[in-house]
Amino acid sequence: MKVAVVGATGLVGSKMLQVLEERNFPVTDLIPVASAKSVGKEVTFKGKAYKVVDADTAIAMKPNVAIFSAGGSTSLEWAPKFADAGITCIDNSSAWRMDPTKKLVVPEVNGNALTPEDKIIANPNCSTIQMVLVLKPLHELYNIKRVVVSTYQSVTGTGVKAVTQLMNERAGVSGEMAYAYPIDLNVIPQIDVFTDNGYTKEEMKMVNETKKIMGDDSIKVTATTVRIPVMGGHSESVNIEFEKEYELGDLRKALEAQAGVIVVDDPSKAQYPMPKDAHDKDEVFVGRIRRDETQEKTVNMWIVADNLRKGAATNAVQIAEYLHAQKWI
Ligand code: 2RA
Repeated sequence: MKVAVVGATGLVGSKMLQVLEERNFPVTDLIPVASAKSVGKEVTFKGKAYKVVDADTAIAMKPNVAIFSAGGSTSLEWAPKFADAGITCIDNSSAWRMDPTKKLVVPEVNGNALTPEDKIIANPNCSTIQMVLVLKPLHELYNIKRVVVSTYQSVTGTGVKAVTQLMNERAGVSGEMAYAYPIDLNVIPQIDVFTDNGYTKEEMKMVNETKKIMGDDSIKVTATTVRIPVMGGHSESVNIEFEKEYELGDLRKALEAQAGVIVVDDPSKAQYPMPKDAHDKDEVFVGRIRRDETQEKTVNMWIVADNLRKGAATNAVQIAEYLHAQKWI
């Protein structure tokens, strides 16, 4: 299978290569694609060096699938050109996520919505992916009414520049800033730009993408998204109100049975998910599962995942795996 990775030299792009290799996706030819300034550079995949090419060259090489992680404007311009050439695109940007003609997919949640006709498939936002994987089995059992989520997001979600800012601040050296404020020893309650309703784009992604992936517009979500000086993954404090009453043991069992979810929850041993443990793992970790004692039919929990893996690269590669299993690519 010929696989193009558009944005192969970025933080998520490099993670895509790593995940494709680790999961043994049947790549016969890798086509790393990047902007003009990176063309000619080399990336290594399975011990072999591949030269970075531009997007036109990549289309002419006729890959079976192209995984995009080069930002919204690149996706808007190039994904349709790849798709017109018959190449299935899996896009990690926000460009197509809320387009009603495009599927927004977390394979364990709504992979069965995909068809061979889907030529541009959207990969959801990292903070949404890890939450919906946990919401899915609970919605099936208890019908979710409302979700209140606060996030604690890794600087890796912003990209290399933010990681460098954090490292520079730790080392006490000055350098380019990814954020308007210092991030070390700080917390920034703004991810992406503000929209007219006072919420940020990241917060509205959690609201709108959750409804689309779960296929249920009645689920109310309210979010506060926050950047913290952490690297390994995103964490979320989530309060979920159901239509139906639940039993805590059954709810736990449903989470334990959910593919892609690992329950880490033993207060007696101080065991709960943390980004340093989720780092470089493909699963979503959930713990601190407890009844909300202030409101009936409501539960609190803590959800952690590596935002560059299940939140981006792993989910995209899992979509490719699904398409390959169906023999659609
Ligand atoms: C972030 N959600 O963490 C973004 C990345 N897609 O900033």
